[in-house]
Amino acid sequence: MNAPTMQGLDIQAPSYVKNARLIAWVAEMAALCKPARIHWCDGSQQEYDQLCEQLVQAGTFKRLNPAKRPNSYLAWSDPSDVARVEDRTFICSKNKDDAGPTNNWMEPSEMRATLRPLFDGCMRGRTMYVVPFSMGPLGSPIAHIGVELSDSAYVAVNMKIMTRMGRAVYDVLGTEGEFVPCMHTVGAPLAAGQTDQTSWPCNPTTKYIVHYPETREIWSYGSGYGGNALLGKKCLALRIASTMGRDQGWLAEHMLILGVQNPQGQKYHVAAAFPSACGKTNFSMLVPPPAFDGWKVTTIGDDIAWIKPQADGSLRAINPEAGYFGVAPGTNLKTNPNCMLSLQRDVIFTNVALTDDGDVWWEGMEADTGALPAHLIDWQGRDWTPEIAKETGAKAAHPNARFTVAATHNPALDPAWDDPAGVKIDALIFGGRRSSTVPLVTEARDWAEGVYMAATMGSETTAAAFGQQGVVRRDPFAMLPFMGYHMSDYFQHWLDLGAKLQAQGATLPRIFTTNWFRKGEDGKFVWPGYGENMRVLKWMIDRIEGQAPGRETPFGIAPQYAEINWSGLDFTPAQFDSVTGIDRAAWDGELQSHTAHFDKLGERLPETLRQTQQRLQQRLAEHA
Ligand code: SAT
Ligand code: MN
Repeated sequence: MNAPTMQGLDIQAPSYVKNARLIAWVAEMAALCKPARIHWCDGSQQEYDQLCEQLVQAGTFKRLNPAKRPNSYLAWSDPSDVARVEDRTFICSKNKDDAGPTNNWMEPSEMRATLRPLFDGCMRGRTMYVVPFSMGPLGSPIAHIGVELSDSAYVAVNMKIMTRMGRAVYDVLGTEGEFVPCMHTVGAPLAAGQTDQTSWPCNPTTKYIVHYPETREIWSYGSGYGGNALLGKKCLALRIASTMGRDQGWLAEHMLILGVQNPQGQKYHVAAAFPSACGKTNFSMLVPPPAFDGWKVTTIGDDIAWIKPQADGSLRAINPEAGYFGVAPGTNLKTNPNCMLSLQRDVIFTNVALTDDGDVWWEGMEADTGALPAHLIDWQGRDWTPEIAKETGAKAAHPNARFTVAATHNPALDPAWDDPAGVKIDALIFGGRRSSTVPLVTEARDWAEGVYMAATMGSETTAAAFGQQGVVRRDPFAMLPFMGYHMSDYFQHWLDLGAKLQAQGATLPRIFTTNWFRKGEDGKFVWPGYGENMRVLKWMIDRIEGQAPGRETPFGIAPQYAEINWSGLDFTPAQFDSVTGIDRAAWDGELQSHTAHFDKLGERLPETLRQTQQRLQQRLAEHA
């Protein structure tokens, strides 16, 4: 029998692919995109090595010095394609109201009509990779399967690290299984006979990151970078999954998950939401200071949590990912030793600098070596020296430079990280990046107050997204760029879930707010952060165990100075006051800006949040 072909293109699926809907969809998309060939990824090491070699040949990857960084590669993106593009990200629900005021929206059929001509022939001269992946342990009842069709080999190899990718997914999918179709193209078709003349193909002018929440589809055009292109991550595991969670009664959150065990062997699990590039990876791999002998912190996940209520009223969480796509700059043996140990081999680096001996470098690594390197090639391929940097301010690595590495390389990996049943969550943390106003840590007095704190979270913007950096924007639940539906409905979903579990008699996780980033009058961070955050984490555990009474503040329960273990850290009561103090005038302004934020979220805003705000205003007025 002849293999099925379409205008000379072999569209025959491998014999182990038995899902008729998948086979038909691949054929339909091949007819639209018109690739030169189709590669069905099997997820094997051999395939990974071959694709990496091909990327080396194409100039997209540089193979790093195997003596320094075995089996590792460096990619430099197009300078215009270095971060998520939020203004090009769309939630195309049928009704505009269902996307809400925080999302870009276009009517689905209008968007389809916009994208069709862009995708028509978009893979000309290129290979279409069929990338099957599972978000969550393979076959787990809480996992979901996606299939990404992409013309980027960079995407295929990154997906191999970031997800459970490969042949076994087809077995789980079987003949009838459901999957989320994820279309991706770099948007740079080749003319006849042309081979790539660029090592990082992308479309410099046209980008679309599109989600159809009702039909659970993703279409991404024009970018090869991170969250724009690795569609299992923010697109599926947050935007699409948040709508699945709303419909099915669970939560898809921009949260790390960690385990923390005390010297007596008692273990707790914490999920924590921080905006992109605010230290989730660092916190999830935290090494307790020497004074915390016998304490252990282990990583379940560093970026995304799927949290599902159980029959017994508990909340259990899994990390849907299988790797880390973390920010490199700032990472060193002091800020995150477990991360540095994770990055010794089998890593894909993107937009860091290249050393003269074929290794990688980024800002922050000088803390480990005590000196800046004399010469580097920066992320744009230009010479870099400390003198040039001083003169021009040029960064060797892009501030949003990333590493991609398998979770299994993390020495602090939790033994249950891969458990299909997930881990039971005891505490939730919401943290922003605020140089003033918001205290180091407070605990919400009840679920609604916790939801309020999360809903009004603000953060100064970072390099993880395009746009001006360092301005405060409200980033509810650290989900602003990742919400698949109306933000107000999402707040209601959280309130409803808490109320439902409480009605069942369940003990809900404690909710804490943190801010590691308050600055003193000298403009420097007051709180040392990183491993020292263990001191705050222990206070949270003490709260759970009923061992720290804390003190009432207008915004929840805060630690008393004496309740924090200060052993091995010189941190005075005056410094403590400067990171925990509540400035009446600043908070008047803060609460006013909450009102503006709520007004923007419109009529669907839960009444409970307005009531909570009034209570907080009253408490603040009574506060001496
Ligand atoms: O580019 S990603 O969205 O994957 C990383 C991030 O912004 O958190
Ligand atoms: Mn993230």
